[in-house]
Amino acid sequence: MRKINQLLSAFLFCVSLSAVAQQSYLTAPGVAVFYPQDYDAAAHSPSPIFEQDLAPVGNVPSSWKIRPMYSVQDGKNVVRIPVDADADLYGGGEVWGPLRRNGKTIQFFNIDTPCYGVDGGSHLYQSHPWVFGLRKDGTAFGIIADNTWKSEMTTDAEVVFRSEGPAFRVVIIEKESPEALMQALVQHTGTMPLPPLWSLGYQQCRYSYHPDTRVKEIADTLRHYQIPSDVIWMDIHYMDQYKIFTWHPEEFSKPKELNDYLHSLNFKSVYMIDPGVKAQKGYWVDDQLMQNGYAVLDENDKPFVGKVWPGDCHFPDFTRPEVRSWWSTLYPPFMAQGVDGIWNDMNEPSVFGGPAGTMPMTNKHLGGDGLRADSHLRYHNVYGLNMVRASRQGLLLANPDKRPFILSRSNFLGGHRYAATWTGDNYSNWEQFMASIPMSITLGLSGQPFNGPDIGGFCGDSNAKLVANWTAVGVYFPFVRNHCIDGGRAQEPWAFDQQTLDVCRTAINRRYRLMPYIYTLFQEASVNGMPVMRPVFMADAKDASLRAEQKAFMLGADLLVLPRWAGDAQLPQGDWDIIPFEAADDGFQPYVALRPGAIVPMANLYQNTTEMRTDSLTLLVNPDAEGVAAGTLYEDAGDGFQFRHGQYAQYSIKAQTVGKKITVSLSKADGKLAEKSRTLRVGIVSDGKITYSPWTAGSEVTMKVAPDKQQGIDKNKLTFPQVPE
Ligand code: NBV
Repeated sequence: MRKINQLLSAFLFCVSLSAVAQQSYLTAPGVAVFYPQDYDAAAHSPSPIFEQDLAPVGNVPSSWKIRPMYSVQDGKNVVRIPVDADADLYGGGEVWGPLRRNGKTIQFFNIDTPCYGVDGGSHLYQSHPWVFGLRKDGTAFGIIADNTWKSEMTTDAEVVFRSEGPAFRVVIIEKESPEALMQALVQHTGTMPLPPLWSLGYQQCRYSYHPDTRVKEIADTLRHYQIPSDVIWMDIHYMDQYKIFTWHPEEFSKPKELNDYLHSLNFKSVYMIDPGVKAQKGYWVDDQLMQNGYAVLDENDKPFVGKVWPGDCHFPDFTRPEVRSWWSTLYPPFMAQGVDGIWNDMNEPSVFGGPAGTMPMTNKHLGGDGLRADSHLRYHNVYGLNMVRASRQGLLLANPDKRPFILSRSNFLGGHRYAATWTGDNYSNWEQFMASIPMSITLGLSGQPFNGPDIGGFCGDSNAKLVANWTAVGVYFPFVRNHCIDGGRAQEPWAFDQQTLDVCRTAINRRYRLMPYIYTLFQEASVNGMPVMRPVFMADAKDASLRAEQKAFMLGADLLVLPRWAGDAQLPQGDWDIIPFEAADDGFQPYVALRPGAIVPMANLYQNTTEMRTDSLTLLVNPDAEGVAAGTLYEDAGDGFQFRHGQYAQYSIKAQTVGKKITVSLSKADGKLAEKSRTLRVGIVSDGKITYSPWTAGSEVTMKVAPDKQQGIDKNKLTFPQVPE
């Protein structure tokens, strides 16, 4: 009885303090904004999440279902949002754990978490205060907490946000499908800018390749083994005493020559730049930072000093527009050495020995451009976002005619406008390999389409079986980079045995052959926010059995990837057909199935995207029950911004069956680029077989088509020889 009384009084206490939102409006059809009673705009705006501030276009109808309730509990601002009890919940950005997030609590407090070991993985390097909800009938809703302050989120029948900052507004989106929800999200947060084509290729990294001769050796070895690849990465050892924007005097004494060498082999180079600036008089970056007073301040208004790789460091205050502009000026001379892309690491920011591994929450940021001076507690989670915002400005300053490529470890909801991401320091084991699938899908569902894990795993020593399996599956992720820790066992494709090398090469070959389709997906993501890597439930939002599937996944809408250790995966109904790729089955390559009614364009094999040609295309076709199929192909220069002025070509690919013949045609639907003259080959994928037409010049192929049993994937006919360890 006493217990019941206690519960009752706790309940009444909550109710008495709860208040429905005071002000609300629609900012777009199906998108409502709710404000708390005591909303202090200066504590939250301008919001880093939205591309433009939200403006009212109408009233929230009285029938609107999901509404936030505001309260204060234990000194924290709490928002409770009751949602349909049987809805499946996703999102939250970079999260460790299952794809379906019902019943989960995560912290929004970006941290450096080696091997995801800190606080049981309940927070990682990024924060995305965003919930993606899917009802049983396939309708979808989204929730954005417009709040950067340190906070936490529970996703359950009641979505609850608890914040250490002032009360904040909440945006609720109601849409008819998951696709419409994603599109509504990016209508407000902006889309990922189209990345350069080379950044979609295979990338080789380790902490660190040094000296420069070792970098050249890696490039030579990739070409020697004919492993298609585009990028070699330089981790912190290229610097002089870990001072950013410098070169190690012995090990990287001729950076231009090194980069020229890489370029001569059609490689691009990406170099790491951390936010910590070595506190050292006479080091020009620190001198400028100090002389201008651009550093984050401690509670006594002195430049904050914290330890990172170079020892004592100062940290630029990226909330300030003038600091971002200054930071951007550091890039042109650096990039002029032939640097192609930038890797911003440690930007949570990570501070060795600092409270919670970062800087004190009492540190001060000065803001500007309408952003109020405020504590690190408010700006901590957007330190990384503001850093990559400044870095992007820098890359554009250096090369106004090139698409910037920046990879960032830390970020925040909306930060996909500035940088791609990887999931930080994972571990070289099967648990983390398997977990990388829901992690990457979740990032995509949270508005960050360009992401992926360290293939092979970062911490610990990897092994042949893991690298082979991880590469075989990893090539279907948006970002594909093999990377490992300093002192860890080498894990390049050739570092183990012939079988591992062959498996990796076959997998990477397949990615390169599928690149016309993959690039088209990135273009789609850059326009309408659809993730490149998608959950299987997107194949059929009404099929409840697919809602927790996290071993199989989709690459775009048309390809389903089924790893060779995922025999228990739930697959969509319908006549999905497995593509019999040309190489013999090695037992590692996942099954890749083509959606009924889809056409996927594939290039002939080549060794890097500079050499990619699409004048000979194979069109993989899986006709639906009516013998019809469709697909698209997007092409442009692969870099630069001329596509914004119409210099691209979007093709519509169509297949139609009349009697026993199918006709497949490729025709330009949009863009100013001239139609290419091509040679086409059609591959009809049906009942586990592929029937090719002869190579045919022109834009249309007609061939005989055999009857299709329309029976979908029969798992009994498949083999799953790989056993997770
Ligand atoms: O710069 C070194 C590493 C880097 O290789 C890794 O990818 C980052 O996540 N960095 C972290 C610093 C420390 C790692 C122990």
